[in-house]
Amino acid sequence: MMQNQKQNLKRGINAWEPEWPVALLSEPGAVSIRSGRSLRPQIIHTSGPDPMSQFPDAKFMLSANAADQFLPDNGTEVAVAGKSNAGKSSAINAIVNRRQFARTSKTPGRTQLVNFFELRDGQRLVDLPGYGFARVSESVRQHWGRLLRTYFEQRESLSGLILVVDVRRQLGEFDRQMLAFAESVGVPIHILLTKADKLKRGKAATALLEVEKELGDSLSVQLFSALNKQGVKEAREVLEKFLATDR
Ligand SMILES: Nc1nc2c(ncn2[C@@H]2O[C@H](COP(=O)(O)OP(=O)(O)OP(=O)(O)O)[C@@H](O)[C@H]2O)c(=O)[nH]1
Ligand SMILES: [Mg+2]
Repeated sequence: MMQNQKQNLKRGINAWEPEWPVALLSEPGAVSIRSGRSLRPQIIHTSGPDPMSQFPDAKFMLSANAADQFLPDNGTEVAVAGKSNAGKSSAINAIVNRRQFARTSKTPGRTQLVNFFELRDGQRLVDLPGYGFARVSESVRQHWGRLLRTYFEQRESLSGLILVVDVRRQLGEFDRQMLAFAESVGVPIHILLTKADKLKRGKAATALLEVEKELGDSLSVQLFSALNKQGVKEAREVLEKFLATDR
């Protein structure tokens, strides 16, 4: 076991998430996915077309449990990642302006599959499985880890990463790994510090400053709330910018 993995274990961090950039560079064979059970893509029912939305024809396409179920890799695609229960699905719903478009839940680990949404022809949004969720089996954890790694490594249409972080928490170890990983494959990153409604304005502003200071100019950060819609306009602008950029 590598030293940093040992340290991660000591700190109580789930072991399934390897140091992705390193793992990717050093294990070319590790990306082939063999899912233990073969699951069919899951169909989730979402609300119908909404003419008031910036994405009136947005629709859920499919949930993939294996790389061979991913939608064709053309056009542009923006991925939404973050710790389990951080608020990814809620953020997607707020940005797309559709209730329960991406399914949300009070139970962490709700989104256990790679969920593809078509926003417009050739423009997609992807709700990635949340990481850092403790109450799943080791084999499921490892499967998610490999699935995410495969997604990041192979997805040529990936044009941006939106990382969702609870504003009340620091960036976690795996958030950092995700950032490093996206950077290493040249994907631009935008961070949503979400649930900003849970903090007083001053505290939220301080949290924003701290993350900005830590991360510097290479990526953008904003406060966000799916509840009171703070920052939704800004997030939409970034999403549109990413979607318009072919990597
Ligand atoms: N107050 C507040 N609660 C939020 C906000 N965004 C999400 N939540 C709540 O946080 C919980 C998790 O939200 P989800 O959007 O399902 O989180 P997720 O990251 O998609 O979770 P997984 O798919 O399980 O990884 C739910 O109870 C949401 O109602 C927000 O901006 N403000
Ligand atoms: Mg979710």
